[in-house]
Amino acid sequence: MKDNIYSVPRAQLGDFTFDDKVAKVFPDMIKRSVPGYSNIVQAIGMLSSKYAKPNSNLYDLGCSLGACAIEMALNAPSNAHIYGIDNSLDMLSRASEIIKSSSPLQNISLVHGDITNSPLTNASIVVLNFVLQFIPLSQRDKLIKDIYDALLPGGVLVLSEKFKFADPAIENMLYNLHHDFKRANGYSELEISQKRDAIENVLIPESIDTHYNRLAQSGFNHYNIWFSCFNFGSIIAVKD
Ligand code: GEK
Repeated sequence: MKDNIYSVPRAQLGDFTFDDKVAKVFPDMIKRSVPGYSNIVQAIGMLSSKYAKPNSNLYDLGCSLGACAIEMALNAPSNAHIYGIDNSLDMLSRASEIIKSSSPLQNISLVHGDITNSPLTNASIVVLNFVLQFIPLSQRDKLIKDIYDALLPGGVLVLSEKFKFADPAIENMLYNLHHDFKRANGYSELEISQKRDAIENVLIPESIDTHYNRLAQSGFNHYNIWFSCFNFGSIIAVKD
């Protein structure tokens, strides 16, 4: 279904939430809004075929409709277990319908919970695909540390985010290019500006250096950007 949530003027915008209206149009919304989303999801499948360990757990934290969980399930050893965790029941009920319609995916469990206090163990892959940006700043350090502690040696974290940039000229250029990307994907000026206003208190981007510092402080010795497009990108971090 096509995302036209912000296509008519709204007197009261309110903060953006992951409700039933968003769940219904989510695949269209995220592909037309996040540059590189489909490439990143596909690459998570490729990473899973290489780095998912037998009898380990794979986590899709903030799984929405389970796109990454499904890619992981299709590519991981059949005795690995995939957990998709999200705090939106609307997202999870749609994810459950999608996963039920894909018969070879019995090794996915969907969990309704807050990823900042969900137990994680025995993990070979953890995915935070455009999710840390929605977590309160004060809770981000602990979440990354919990992920580090849960990963097995050689385990991989995929951290995809919207970034901000210290250089105002670059920040401005990439921000505007992102809006050009949305226009090219059919969003109107009204849709772009209403979505921006609704999401600005909810999605708090950080710089790539802030992410690198947090990863280092959590214990990771190896991390780097592996994909980027405009002000969006993905970092991979590997535990020794
Ligand atoms: C994808 N990863 O398709 N606990 C659990 N879930 C949360 C929390 C929280 N504290 N905060 C936000 N979420 C997906 C896309 S969307 C990104 C992720 C976007 C969930 C929220 O309910 C939503 O489903 C998801 O994180 C963010 O690869 O819409 O830009």
